[in-house]
Amino acid sequence: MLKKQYIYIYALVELILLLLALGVYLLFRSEPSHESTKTWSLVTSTQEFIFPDVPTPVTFFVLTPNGDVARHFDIVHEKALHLIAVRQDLQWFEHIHPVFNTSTGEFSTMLAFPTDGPYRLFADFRPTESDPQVIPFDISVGDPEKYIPERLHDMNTVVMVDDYEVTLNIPKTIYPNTDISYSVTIKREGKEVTDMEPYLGAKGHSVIVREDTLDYLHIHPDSDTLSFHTSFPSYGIYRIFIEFKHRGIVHTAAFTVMTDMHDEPVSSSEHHH
Ligand SMILES: [Cu+2]
Repeated sequence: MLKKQYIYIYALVELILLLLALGVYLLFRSEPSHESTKTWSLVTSTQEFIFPDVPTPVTFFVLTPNGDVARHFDIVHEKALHLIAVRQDLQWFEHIHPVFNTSTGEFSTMLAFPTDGPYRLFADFRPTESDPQVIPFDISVGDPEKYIPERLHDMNTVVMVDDYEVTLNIPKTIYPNTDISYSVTIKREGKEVTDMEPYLGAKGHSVIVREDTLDYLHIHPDSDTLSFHTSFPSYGIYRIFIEFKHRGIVHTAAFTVMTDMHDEPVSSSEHHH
């Protein structure tokens, strides 16, 4: 009888020791990995269930590499932070500027996601005295079962946006890891539109997102024109979004391009324009 009780006590003590050891192990194991992730990050809060097509609050804080709430941002293209939202299939795009609360450090905006499905948002900003940052985060809208992704065309360089016919001028062959320029020609009722209005301090803005991985590419607009330059990092399909403002309204044209499987040949006699 007594022996049986001892066995129980031993088993209990052993279990407690084991749990303690596990606790100590987890505590020390997580410490170094926490120390090594010295990057800018973001904490977001959205409501638990987001209905499609209903304006929904999206709020977040940017955290410094030390984990403090970031409060100082350089103004880039007239704003402290640019928020780009896409549906996972890159058929929907939105560019917004959340309101920044300078005393709490909170960014907040309202967003209406058009359909059920997965969305990726990119916070694009430059903290004061630091390098430019892009922090992606995901938001799931509605019922994931109801999501029907639309396939992208392999190549799509002429699109109709509202009343505008927008043509993307880009080399026929796009080699990965090679600097390229691209621009757009915009026509309305058959006539080229040249009186574009400045939007966020430039003639146009462009964002590129890779299909599948949803990698976000940094684009540099050439001053005062509708042309841009970048370099595509790898073989794949990319969605190029270009925003322009005409007669007080901002329009977004979305194109699809595919990069070549191979890097640019070193000795090429062919030149692309
Ligand atoms: Cu912006």
